Amino acid sequence: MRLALFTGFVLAGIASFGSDAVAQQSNTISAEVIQTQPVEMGRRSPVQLRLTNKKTGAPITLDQLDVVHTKPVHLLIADPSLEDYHHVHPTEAANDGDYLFIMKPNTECGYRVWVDVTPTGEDQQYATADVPGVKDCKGAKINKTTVTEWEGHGYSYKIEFDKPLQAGENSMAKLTVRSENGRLFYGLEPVLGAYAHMVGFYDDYKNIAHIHPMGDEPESAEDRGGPYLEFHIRPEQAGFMKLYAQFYMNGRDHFVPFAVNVKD
Ligand SMILES: [Cu+2]
Repeated sequence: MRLALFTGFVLAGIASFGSDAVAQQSNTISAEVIQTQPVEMGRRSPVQLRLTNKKTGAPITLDQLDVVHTKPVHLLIADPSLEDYHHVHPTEAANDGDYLFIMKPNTECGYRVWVDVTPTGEDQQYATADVPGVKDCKGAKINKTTVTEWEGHGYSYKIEFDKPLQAGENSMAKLTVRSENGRLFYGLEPVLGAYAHMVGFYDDYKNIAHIHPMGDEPESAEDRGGPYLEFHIRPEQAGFMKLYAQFYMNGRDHFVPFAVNVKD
């Protein structure tokens, strides 16, 4: 039954082509980290973020932002080597336009935050800000080995493309999830209004692509997805891309670090 659903949602996906494809538009929002205290490896470190209108400097409050995938503000966070990815959601601080979040870094490095927001009436956009660490680490070497299969925490994952990723071209990615014994896994739990999320970080440490699965989304917390998931990807530029997939099962997030190359 799940397999039948899967073929159904490939078609549904093509109909909605482009809605989740990310164009690097001109941003209207600026982000700034307003603290000097570095985040600390292995510790839950608080970070304060300020969002302002780029032109007027006015604070950006939650009522100016659309809720997308259950949240008005998504923070996609990576260190310069792209090995440590975090996906968190901030809360509003007392001061208008100020936000707070907690991150627990796995490195001593500074981090970059891509603030993923959709101002009402505008396109989705990403504002960036840097979080200070004990070390800066900018320019750190990025391991550019391709990774299309990965195993961890009792699950294995595979990503396949209908054709090689190419800048400016549409591709479909298919993910397969298996459990410990190699059996196809049907138990993906909803996370942020989907069964999986993917985000691609380019090796320029600037541009990212945030990609969502095509097809049926969970309607209740009891719904389950997998073992196959389809994504629409239209990379805006060529180069190496670290492609993190995020799943939720057994009460915790699972992050899978795929890595691919996008052709010119
Ligand atoms: Cu998010």
